[in-house]
Amino acid sequence: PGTPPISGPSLAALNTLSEEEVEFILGLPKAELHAHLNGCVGMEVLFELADEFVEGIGFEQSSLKRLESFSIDDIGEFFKVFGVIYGLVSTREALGRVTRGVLGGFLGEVGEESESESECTYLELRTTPRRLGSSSAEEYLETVLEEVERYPKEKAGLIVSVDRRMGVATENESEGGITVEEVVNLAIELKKQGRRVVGVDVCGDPRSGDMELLKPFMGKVREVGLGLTVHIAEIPGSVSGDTQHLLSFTPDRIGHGTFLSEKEKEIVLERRIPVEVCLSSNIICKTVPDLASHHIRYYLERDHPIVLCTDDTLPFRTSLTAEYALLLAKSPFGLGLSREEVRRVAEWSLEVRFGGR
Ligand code: 6MZ
Repeated sequence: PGTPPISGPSLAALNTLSEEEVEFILGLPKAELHAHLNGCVGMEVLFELADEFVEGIGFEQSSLKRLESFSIDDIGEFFKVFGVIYGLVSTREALGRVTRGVLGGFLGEVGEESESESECTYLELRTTPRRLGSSSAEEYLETVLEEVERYPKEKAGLIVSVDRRMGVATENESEGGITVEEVVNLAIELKKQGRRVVGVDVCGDPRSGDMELLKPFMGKVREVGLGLTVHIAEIPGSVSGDTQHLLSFTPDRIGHGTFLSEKEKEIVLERRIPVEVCLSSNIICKTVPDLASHHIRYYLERDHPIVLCTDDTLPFRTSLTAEYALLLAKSPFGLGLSREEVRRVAEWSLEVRFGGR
């Protein structure tokens, strides 16, 4: 229901598979652990919202059309996508609606989830709280949690994202913007109340922010037993010291890790930190030239846990099934892994989840 049309590298891989191979992928119990809510919204619901809002905010359908045929020259360009989406997902009602669609797209409708047809058997959806009109960051998370909690805990959990562009401490924030401190405190408070928050993420434009300043907050996250995952080394030569700071938070998982140095990769291997891998995302953002040179190979060769994820199904025109097709399809369309190897990847995804046990 919420799944956008697939195209690009993952569709090419999917098209080489037999029906039986697709069924094999669909039948594997697996978790999606790195999916950004607003990056996984279906086009249909965006068009519906645009129709409803057109008069109110003078929203241009043409900017939505551009979203459909979106091409990305570099990762910086990519973050502009969200301006259009945020313009439309701008009320609590709209947020609730898109969240329901995204959950349904990955898991199937509540109560009707079919193990052999849904994209995954467990979903850790992540999102960055925003102010919607006059509503607060807390109300944003409440709205999303209400939808997540319609599913049993064995099926769905929420990771609360901190954006690197946020101000850090609330007392220094004069414009009333949402801060890292506020988001982390909210995540902790909601967990204490028994709500379905399973972890915290650090995401956003990798060219921004000073990661050193985040350290005390991330320490608090770990103290209360929330999982911690960080987007790391997404671009070459990222802000100096950035990667070391992020590693010093001792994250439970890392996202991307495309440009980790040899030394940093050794730390990841030694501490056995699972790597969330988003193949189409990296290829489309051109941080990795092609599948053959993707760092997934480095970890697979070392039997190091990786989790295959979609990142943002809308701009990357993919689905979890199609990402798994990239593993199973033969070169040059895929990595040509054996079924046993693909099954192992699926098992890892369930082993390294933060919640749902
Ligand atoms: C870093 C990313 C991302 O939180 O509004 N986001 N951050 N790297 C990526 N991959 C290339 N893809 C998405 O979802 C959208 C937000 O997630 C982050 C960005 O901050 C984006 O604004 P939510 O639900």
